Amino acid sequence: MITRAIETLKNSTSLFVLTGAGISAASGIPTFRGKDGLWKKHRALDLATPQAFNNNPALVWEWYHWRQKIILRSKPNPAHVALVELETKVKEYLLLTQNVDNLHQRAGSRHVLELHGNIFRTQCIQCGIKASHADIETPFVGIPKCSCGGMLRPDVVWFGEPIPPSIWQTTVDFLNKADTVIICGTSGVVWPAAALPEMAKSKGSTLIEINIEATPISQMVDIFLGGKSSEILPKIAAGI
Ligand code: BJW
Ligand code: ZN
Repeated sequence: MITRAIETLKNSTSLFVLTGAGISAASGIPTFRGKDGLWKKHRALDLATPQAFNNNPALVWEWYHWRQKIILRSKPNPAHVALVELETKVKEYLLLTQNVDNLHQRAGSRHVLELHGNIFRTQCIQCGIKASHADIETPFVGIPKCSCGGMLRPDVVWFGEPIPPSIWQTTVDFLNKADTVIICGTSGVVWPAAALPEMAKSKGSTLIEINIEATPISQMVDIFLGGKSSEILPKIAAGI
């Protein structure tokens, strides 16, 4: 199967990659679902919705601050690095990540779009201004405030919130021409990301999925590679 994936990628001129939390698992960042996933300990509705933030912004911030600290202490793993290499080997490339952890950018990927925002950016709920915060490794001191006095929120996309339209449009435009799609480390249950494999399939792309277990996407892919992305992606990158 891996040989087939390598052959497909050798002939690809337009590669779209969709990543999810599983690609960062080898960096020590917890995934959402599954046995040790974040949603085992916390209810998504209490932490990852605009209503949760309205009801208890301090709780939501504490959770994000805890995750920021884990991410800051982590580093890109061989899967992130392999994608950097893949990008140099195809003519056209777009990486869409559902992750908010910055690890693709830290690894050196160039064409990266963030579907669900970035955990190191904030947005003011009053004036809307966005800002990056790369150095949050301080004890949690409470809800951060904007210079306008408004509360800052993490600049991430919560359940019930729309995806930034320009990111979605660029994604759809690229998918229309992608000959190959890699779907890596996502459970494929969160929309609208979950719709992308089907969209690509209907346009005739070859779909390659990398995951430690089968997902709802697996039934429609052309090549399923079962295993850790930190082991499989480097083999692929070395082979093409
Ligand atoms: C490995 C591995 C290794 C492990 N190697 N693999 C009913 C039906 C359909 C849709 C809806 C519905 N009700 C509501 C909706 C819409 C909703 C949705 O999809 N809900 C479903 C859960 C039911 N979606 C939304 O609300 C989205 N917005 C939207 O639809 O806008 C349109 C709209 C808005 C308003 C009105 C009307 C329309 C927004 C979704 C935002 C998701 N946000 C989060 C939090 C982001 C910020 C943060 O990080 O805190 O995004 S939730 C969480 O899930 C996070 C992730 O990006 C996202 C996806 O998770 P992911 O990446 O797939 O991770 P896991 O943990 O699920 O899976 C990991 C995978 O890796 C597993 O498969 C493992 O096997 C694998 N793995 N180790 C390879 N080493
Ligand atoms: Zn403000």
